[in-house]
Amino acid sequence: MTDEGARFTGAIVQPPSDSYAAGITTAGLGAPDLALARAQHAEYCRALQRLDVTVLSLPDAVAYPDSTFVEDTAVVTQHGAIIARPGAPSRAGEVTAMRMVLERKHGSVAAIVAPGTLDGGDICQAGRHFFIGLSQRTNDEGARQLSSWLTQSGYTASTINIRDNSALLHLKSGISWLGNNTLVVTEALAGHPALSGYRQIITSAAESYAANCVRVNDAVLIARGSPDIAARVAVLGHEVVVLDVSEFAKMDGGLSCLSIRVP
Ligand code: CIR
Repeated sequence: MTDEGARFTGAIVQPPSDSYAAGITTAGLGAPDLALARAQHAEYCRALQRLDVTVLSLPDAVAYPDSTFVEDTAVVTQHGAIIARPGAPSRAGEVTAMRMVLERKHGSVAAIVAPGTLDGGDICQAGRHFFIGLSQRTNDEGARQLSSWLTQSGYTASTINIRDNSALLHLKSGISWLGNNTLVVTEALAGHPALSGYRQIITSAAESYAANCVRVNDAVLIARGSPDIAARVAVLGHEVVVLDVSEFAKMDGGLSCLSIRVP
């Protein structure tokens, strides 16, 4: 098992725009405070920079309230990039800005095409293997296209169906890979047969939001308010970086959604 998918030199982000509060949400946590969201986003960027990651910030996009959740617009691996096709119609146009950035870096990039839909938040890289969530956003055809693209680069891929799990918007709302054969998972996903070969750090119900954490180089970013998960990750020898993303939780987002990490 390699640490591929855990080491990054760059990250692409996009700050919340003036329209941020008009994005899609089911959280029921109230309206986000835009100034605080911007401050939390800036702190997130600073944390990545402290971990030797060069942060490229796209201009904010008022036409796309959910565009700060850039992770959903593409999948980037050591072998290239593929543009996603977000399953929420209001988010479809977000890919244009991401395509321009990725084409500058990679030349031509692949893309998920109709009738496929796929959100990057459903894609969890675990070394040379990718778990692809089948969700309300990612359909079977989107998963099939991504799987075929990954296979051409020598990766393996398998699907995990989360459509019956109303607590999970995306697969990575409930699972994160820490490297060294280790996953953080929610209780609901812990028993999934696809995950049986992995060491699992299982979140309690109170800390299920922390299942969306992000390994970045020698550190793991963890959402504030999950001391048990933070302690269990620290025991593995990782630096733990606790970040407050309360204003992103209000819009159904989390730590991973806020960036596309680039190897
Ligand atoms: C949405 O519903 O699309 C946004 N409000 C939240 C997207 C979160 N993205 C992610 O988990 N990768």
